[in-house]
Amino acid sequence: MQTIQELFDGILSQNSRALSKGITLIESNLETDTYKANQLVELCLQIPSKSLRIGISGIPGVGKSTFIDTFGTYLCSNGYSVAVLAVDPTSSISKGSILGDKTRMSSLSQMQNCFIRPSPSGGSLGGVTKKMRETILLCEAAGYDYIFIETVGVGQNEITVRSMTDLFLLLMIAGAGDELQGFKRGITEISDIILVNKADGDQKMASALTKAEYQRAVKFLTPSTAGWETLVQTFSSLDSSDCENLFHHITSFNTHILSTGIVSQRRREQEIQWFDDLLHSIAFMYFFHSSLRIEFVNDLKKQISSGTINATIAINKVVNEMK
Ligand SMILES: Nc1nc2c(ncn2[C@@H]2O[C@H](COP(=O)(O)OP(=O)(O)O)[C@@H](O)[C@H]2O)c(=O)[nH]1
Ligand SMILES: [Mg+2]
Repeated sequence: MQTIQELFDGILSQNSRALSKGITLIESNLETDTYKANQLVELCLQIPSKSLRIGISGIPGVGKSTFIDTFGTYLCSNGYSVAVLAVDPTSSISKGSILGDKTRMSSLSQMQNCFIRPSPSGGSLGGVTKKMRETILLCEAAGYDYIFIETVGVGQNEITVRSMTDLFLLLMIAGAGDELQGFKRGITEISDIILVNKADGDQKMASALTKAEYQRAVKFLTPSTAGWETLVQTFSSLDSSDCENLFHHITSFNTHILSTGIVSQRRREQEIQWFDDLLHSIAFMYFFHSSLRIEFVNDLKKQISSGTINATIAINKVVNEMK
C-alpha cells in the first residue's frame, strides 16, 4: 500500500503513473477516499506553481485535439513538459470518444515529457468535470510547464474553463458561420487568442480574410485580459512555422500577465470562485442529505409540471420547509 506521502513524492518527480493514481483518487466519490484526496491536495498546494494553464475551446471538429497534439509536440520537442486534460461532455454517453482523443494525440502521446488525461465519464459540473481544479493542482505540483484543458464549445463550459485558466484560446474556422461558432455569444470576449484554424490548402485565402474580419471585430471588445488586445492569428497543424509564431505570442502573453501581476490576481479571484462553487455543491449535498427532502422536492416538481403551483410558490415552500 502506497502512503499519500509516497504518492505525492511520485507526483513531484513527474511520474505519470503516480499522477494518474492521484487524479483517480481525487475523482473518487468514495467517502473513504475523500480524506486521502484532501491530504494530497493540501500537499500539492504547498508547491509553488510555474505552469501556464491554457484553456482551448471551439466547436466540435474545429481541430482542438489535433492542435494540442501538434503544438504540444512542438513544446515537448523544445524541452518543455505538457499536460493535457480533456473536458468532454459527450464522454459519459459515448465512452469511445475518450480513447478516440487519446489515440488522436498520437504524436504527443509518444513524447517523454507529456501527460494526457481524458475526462472521466459523468461527475460533471455544468459539463466541466467537477474535480478539474484539483486535477490541475496535481499537474502543477508535478511541474508541467504547460497545462492544456480542452473543452467543447457548448453552453457554460467555456466560462467554467476560463475560470480555471490563465490563457483562453479559441479555435475557429473560416466559413463555419459566426453564430454557430459563438462569436455573438460572447465567447470571443473571454478569449485572449483566437486562431483561425485549418488555414491550409484551399482554406488558406478564406482563413486570411476571416482573420482580418475578426481583427477588426475584436477592436470593439473589452479585452479578456487587461492590457492585452485579443490576438487573432491563422493556424494550421500542417505548418510547423505556425507553432513557432504562436509560441512567441504565448510567451509574450505570459510575460504580460506575470509582469503586471494579473496572473496572481486572476488566480486569487478564481480561488474565490472555486470556494463559491464548492459552497454551492456542499449546500446542495446537505440539502438533499435526507431522502425525505428528495421526495419533497420531487413532489414540488410534479406540482409545477401539472400546473398546480409555479416555481416561486414552490421555492417559498422549500424556504418554509428549511425554517
Ligand atoms: N487541413 C487541416 N485539417 C485539420 C487541421 N486540424 C485538424 N484537422 C482535421 O479536422 C478534423 C477534426 O479535428 P479534431 O482535432 O478531432 O477536432 P476537435 O473536435 O476540435 O478536437 C480531423 O479530421 C483533423 O484531421 C488543420 O490544421 N488542417
Ligand atoms: Mg477533440
